[in-house]
Amino acid sequence: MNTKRISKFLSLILRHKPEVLPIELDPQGWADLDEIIEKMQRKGMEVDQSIIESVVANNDKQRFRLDLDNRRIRANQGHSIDIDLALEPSVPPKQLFHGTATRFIDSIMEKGLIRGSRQHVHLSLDIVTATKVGSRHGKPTILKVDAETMHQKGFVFYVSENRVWLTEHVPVEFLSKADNR
Ligand code: HQG
Repeated sequence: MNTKRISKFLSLILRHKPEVLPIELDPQGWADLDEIIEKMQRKGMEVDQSIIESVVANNDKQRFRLDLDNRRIRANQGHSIDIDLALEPSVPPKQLFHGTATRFIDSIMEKGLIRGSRQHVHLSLDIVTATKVGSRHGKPTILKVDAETMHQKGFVFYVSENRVWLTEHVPVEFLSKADNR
């Protein structure tokens, strides 16, 4: 099983559908790694502790995290199931970016950025990253988020272990178009 497929399967069970394995997540999203490995093997997937450790360590977006003794694993962000990552509110940089598909812009300029099925709206630190995120959905458009003003007005921001900025909702007044580069 190649590492991309393992990563996609881990995203599925740790962020969206633990019931497909099935595996139990604790309230902070942690799952027992031995149990995951055993159940994946039973489904015929070729994984073991060292393969999972290398998927976690080498993952392009650092999507997963192992706990200190490598017994448990969780996704750093991106959940659609109700997980409390227990992140502390953080002061955001002046600006953040959100890459989206151009066809969503009219709706976004009406309702602001909404979290949809995920637990948070996901924001990127830079335009290059936001462009990659937006391109997943089609022709990308990059929006600039006035995070500084939002923060001053009491909106709460979090930053995940893998440096994705998270917030509940971005109203239209804090959005403007950024140059796509
Ligand atoms: C859009 C990936 C219409 C939003 C990435 C996005 C990220 C609206 C789509 C993470 C809207 C939801 C999340 C509105 C927002 N009207 N469309 N009012 N408000 N949208 O995949 O941010 O590879 O749930 O712009 O790197 O694209 O999975 O969110 O286009 O960090 O690790 O609704 O997923 O990480 O799409 O991506 P998504 P996202 P991974």
